[in-house]
Amino acid sequence: MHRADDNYPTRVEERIDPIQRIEPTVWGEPVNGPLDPAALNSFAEQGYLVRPDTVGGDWLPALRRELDELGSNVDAADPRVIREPNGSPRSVFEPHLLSDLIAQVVALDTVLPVARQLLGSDVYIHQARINFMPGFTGTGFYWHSDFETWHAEDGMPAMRAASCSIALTDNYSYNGSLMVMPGSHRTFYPCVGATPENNHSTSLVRQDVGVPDREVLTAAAERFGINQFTGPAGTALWFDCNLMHGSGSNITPFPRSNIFLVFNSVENALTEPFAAQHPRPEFLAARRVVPVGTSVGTSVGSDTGVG
Ligand code: 6CS
Ligand code: FE
Repeated sequence: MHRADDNYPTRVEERIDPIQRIEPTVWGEPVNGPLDPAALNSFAEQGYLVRPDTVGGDWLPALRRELDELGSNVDAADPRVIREPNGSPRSVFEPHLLSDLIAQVVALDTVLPVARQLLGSDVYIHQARINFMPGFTGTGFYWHSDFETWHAEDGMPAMRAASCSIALTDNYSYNGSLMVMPGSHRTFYPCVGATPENNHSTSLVRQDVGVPDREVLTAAAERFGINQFTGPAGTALWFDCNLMHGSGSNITPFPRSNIFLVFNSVENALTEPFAAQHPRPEFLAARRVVPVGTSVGTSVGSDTGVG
């Protein structure tokens, strides 16, 4: 049974047809922020946007040190640290609450105003994480739409969220960088299979439910094609919550790490999950709507936090 207010049924018993997106992709106007009409149009059409120099080169050494520290110093029992089967850290959630420096990144002039402009409102952090993909052993993520999970398991009602993935290492075509299906964000692909109890204890390393089947992915890839994100450290990839994306493993010696920030509109607060028994923990899906405060400029060490 699916909720009457559910525009995007998923985790269904049998495959159903793809659903056309209802919401716009871009909610703000050119006057609302730093993105010009061409950039806004491109995001609306493609579902993603690449923004070089989102963090300046002067930030990168300090941010990389911060990541190393978070990866090695966060308490082994802290549920916010997700590990690979071999024990190495894969993701640390809520880094903006663990690190002042990362909190400052959220509020940068190159970050927060973009989120507000894309979503046409004040925004809050739905989920934040740092991802480590070490050389040789880093593993990827299978194809998925983030919105599918956030809707099913977190009760996000509408497609009014966007992710900002800031590269802290150079992203090449060959070190596990993100692949996207441009334009796929306008179609919702319902997924087959109920959400298992406590799904998030495994899905953050390997996602098994909430992924389209191979036939559906083949048709989507034929229709939209696949683009691969590449760019130097400091580049941000902004992408819509419903864009189909995934990544391969990293068998190169070159690590790939990033700061991953999900902004949601304050007008799109979470409800009860649409297709799961229980909501996920706060560190994966914030239920407290705390609008991100004012901008702190672009220099390292400015002391204004996120409010
Ligand atoms: O669970 C999440 O919120 C995110 N992680 C995965 C592996 N899939 C959905 C979403 O991107
Ligand atoms: Fe994702």
